[in-house]
Amino acid sequence: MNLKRYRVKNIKEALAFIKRDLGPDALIVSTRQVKEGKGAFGMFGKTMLEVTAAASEAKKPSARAKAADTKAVETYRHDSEISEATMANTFLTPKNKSALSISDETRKMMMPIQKELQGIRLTLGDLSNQSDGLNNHMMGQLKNELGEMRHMLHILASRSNSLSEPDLPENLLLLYQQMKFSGLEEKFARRIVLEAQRNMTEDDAENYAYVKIFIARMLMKIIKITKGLEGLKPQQKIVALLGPTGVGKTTTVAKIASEQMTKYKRKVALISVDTNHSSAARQIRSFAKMIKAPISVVNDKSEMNKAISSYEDYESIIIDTDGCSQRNEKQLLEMREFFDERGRIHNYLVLSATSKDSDMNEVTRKFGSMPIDSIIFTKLDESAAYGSLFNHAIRFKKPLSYLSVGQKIPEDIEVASKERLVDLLLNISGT
Ligand SMILES: Nc1nc2c(ncn2[C@@H]2O[C@H](COP(=O)(O)OP(=O)(O)O)[C@@H](O)[C@H]2O)c(=O)[nH]1
Ligand SMILES: [Mg+2]
Repeated sequence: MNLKRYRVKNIKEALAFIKRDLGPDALIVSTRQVKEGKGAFGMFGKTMLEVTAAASEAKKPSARAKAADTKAVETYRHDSEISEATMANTFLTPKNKSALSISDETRKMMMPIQKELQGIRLTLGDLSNQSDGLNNHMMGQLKNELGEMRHMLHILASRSNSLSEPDLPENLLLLYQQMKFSGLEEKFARRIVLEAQRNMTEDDAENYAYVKIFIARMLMKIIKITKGLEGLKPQQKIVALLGPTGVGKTTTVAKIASEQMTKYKRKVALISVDTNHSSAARQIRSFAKMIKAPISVVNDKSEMNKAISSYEDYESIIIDTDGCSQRNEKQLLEMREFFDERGRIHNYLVLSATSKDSDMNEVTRKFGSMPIDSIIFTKLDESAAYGSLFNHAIRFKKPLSYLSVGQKIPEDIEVASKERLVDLLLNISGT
């Protein structure tokens, strides 16, 4: 990743330099106001904006950038050397044009592909009237090509979208960039800043702190949380942790169980659902021994029900499950048999923050065949893509219950809070 820092008068100026040096896909990582110039502690100096931007690949470096190549982050000071033409170029979106529309350039690039697609469709139509083996084979091939082309068109259209910035006052544009940099999907980031703009005056939009708090409040309204086990109403709290293998279910069960015992002084029992007769139960067994909690390893639903009944006196029952691939329908059906009823057992879906958004979406869709009460995100310590958490929460409207932030048992867990989640996305405490 290539990082550059600029001291400029305003964000428009910074954007022009960033685009010139790092290309149009570069993103703003941070901004802060700095005092420059004379006076004790710089008190009477000029206030400048310091903007740090990043690009995954450096644009062909300018002579100036080459000279400064030895440092990872170089501060550039600019007062007026940038040309009007470059400034104008920074804002690709004309004021009266929808920011989401596809650019003419992309449209031109897409035309030959669309023609090819039409040709393939016609050939497919002809072929479907004949039915020998060779034609079936060709049909298959053409269908694949059709799929690939559709994919290419999709990529082109989304690239064109990502090149166009919404036409916004600079503070909102800055926060839009920051949310995108943190992995919030472009369409969500766009919706949020446009909505914010509609609900604030032009004067308010000039005040960066005001705009940031405004957006933070909006995000807090969007995201839903439960207070973990403490948010559950029944006296006896029964939760099951579901999800793919390796996301951190067993580790999280151990952390929650410890917290229930030590912090809330509750009697805790553990259950391990082990349909694969795997050795996975060994891990949770040894943990149960350590904390002196009873554990039952069960293979079917009636065994699980018996175990739950036997733990009548326990205030918290935490159920660990063996990994279940979202692509294995048989395993999913088996899990469903255990956890398809709503109410008695609260199902927590465990997702790793290090997974790709598309994989997380697939997991949540597939596990959605069971009633999912809330989501636990693990491995936040290994990811900076906090936007994924929001993307997911917005898309599936599921509350978050816990955040796991490391491997250590019991300390590396937090009950999800709105403030913490928004801080992760906007880095409020760091500014
Ligand atoms: N870095 C990090 N590692 C974690 C976290 N939670 C779990 N792990 C690790 O992920 C691996 C798989 O965890 P495990 O609980 O066995 O996953 P399961 O298959 O879903 O039960 C282990 O090495 C854990 O130590 C976390 O929040 N951060
Ligand atoms: Mg496990």
